[in-house]
Amino acid sequence: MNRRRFLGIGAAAVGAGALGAFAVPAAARLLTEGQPGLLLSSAVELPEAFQVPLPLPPVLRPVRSDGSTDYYEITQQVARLEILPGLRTESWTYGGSYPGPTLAVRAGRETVVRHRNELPVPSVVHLHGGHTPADSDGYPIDLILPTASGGSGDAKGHAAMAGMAGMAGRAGMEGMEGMEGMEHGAALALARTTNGDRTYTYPGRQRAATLWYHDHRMGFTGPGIWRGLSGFHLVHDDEEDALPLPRGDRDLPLMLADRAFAEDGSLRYPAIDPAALTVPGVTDEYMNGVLGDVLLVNGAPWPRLDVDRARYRLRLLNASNARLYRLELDPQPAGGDALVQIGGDGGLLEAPVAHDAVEIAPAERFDLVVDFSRYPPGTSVRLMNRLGSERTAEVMRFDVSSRPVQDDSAVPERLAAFERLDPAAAATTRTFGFRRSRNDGWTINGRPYVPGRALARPALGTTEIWRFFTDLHHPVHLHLDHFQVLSRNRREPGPYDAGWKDTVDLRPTEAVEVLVRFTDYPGAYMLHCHNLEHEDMAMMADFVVE
Ligand SMILES: [Cu+2]
Repeated sequence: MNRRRFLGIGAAAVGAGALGAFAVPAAARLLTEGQPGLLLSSAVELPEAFQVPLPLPPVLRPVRSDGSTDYYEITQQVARLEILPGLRTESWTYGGSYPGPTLAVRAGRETVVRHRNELPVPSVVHLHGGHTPADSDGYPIDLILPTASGGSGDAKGHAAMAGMAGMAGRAGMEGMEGMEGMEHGAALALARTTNGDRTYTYPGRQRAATLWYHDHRMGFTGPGIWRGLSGFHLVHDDEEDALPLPRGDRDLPLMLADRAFAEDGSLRYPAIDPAALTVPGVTDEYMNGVLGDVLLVNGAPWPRLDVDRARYRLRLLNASNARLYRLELDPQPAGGDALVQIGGDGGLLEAPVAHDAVEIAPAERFDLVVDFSRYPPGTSVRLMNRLGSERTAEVMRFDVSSRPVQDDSAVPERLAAFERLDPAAAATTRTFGFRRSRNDGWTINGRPYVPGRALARPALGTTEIWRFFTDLHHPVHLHLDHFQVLSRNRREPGPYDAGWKDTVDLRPTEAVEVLVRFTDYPGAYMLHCHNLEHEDMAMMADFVVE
């Protein structure tokens, strides 16, 4: 039996044979690139930059609300979207749009989202940055199987389950391996699948922050997000509302993503299994990540936006599979410090931090205020990506209007109450190595992902120091609780490490220590690399809060 197929949804690795055969040239290529991943070029003529107006994702209305809870419904469906002008791109969407609809919720209120899956594949929804009980967190084998209308009859459902069966088979046939086999069997028992739909409950016990929701299906998160399964989930609270920050039309969620398109407008992606059903991962040359040559903001290629001479709040999210950006405005305003960071992954910072440029890794969010009144009327200000080249060096453009406007907004010197976690209170220190293994693909502590195999069992209510170190470039993401960066390479945290975070970017050979307190919800959660090709090729681990 073909070993890759046999592993199925287990995604335990792309096969050992493939890695062995390509180990030397692939390793050389991985190490020489400043940016992880390999560029996949489009086969269409790319549109000129700054022609399309910046779209804003629709804001979803609850289907009903009561005293404590807002109820939402989203149908996951195939849609033919006009992403490149004049072409149609078959996409997998939340509710028919890319990005999916924005959920705008209040802290302290419960949010219940019923997802119906009419896609041709199973799906899993993870609220990234959500402080969520384990059964609603989107554990990667908690599949929503497609409705009958999603696949062609129930054949798709059966195909989807083939991977699960493969895991069971592996447990049976390779039982001689001992623990490994047992763990696969245990994994099957863990899977909480549903048919057609699933209801996720988010208690809302967290502060205002820019979160996002996205597909998290084991082995297939890369193709799922690439095809369109991501959207914003904004949490608002009273503390933030009391601040004079830009709001309304001047508070803009901006989802950055890179893609590549085929001649007919369809998305290109170097999947081993183009149906995204049985064999996870990408072809060997792309195993360090897939980069596209088209930069999208909120689903539009290199868009433009007319802005007033006023402050704007830009909620930047890097929703790319693997691409890292260094964002900078061109021209810079006189005096620099154009990008005033007010928040990160986990909400407002204690105090603003001014940057000339910010580096944003996959899944990270930077909440920035830009004051366009610092530019003369009529200035065209480009948002540049200094890690890109040619077309990927530009992201979007802001055209500063000349009409006189009022701007009552301000960035206060103190933004929010901020509790600093105390390293002396840490119950223990754990170390996690993010490395490529010759035999097992991408691993954490030498182990490819197996559901049900916990690499850590922190106690509920305790604080721990988690130390991450890397071979190559890996953005490391923790579910359940936000963390604080304690050190980077045994020194002070870096310029982009401020505040509460859920994703921390590690460069080749770096080591980062974070402080995390495990709160409110026991159960199995994920620790993983958010380079989606790494993630799909097994760079994930469970941790179980007890
Ligand atoms: Cu990685």
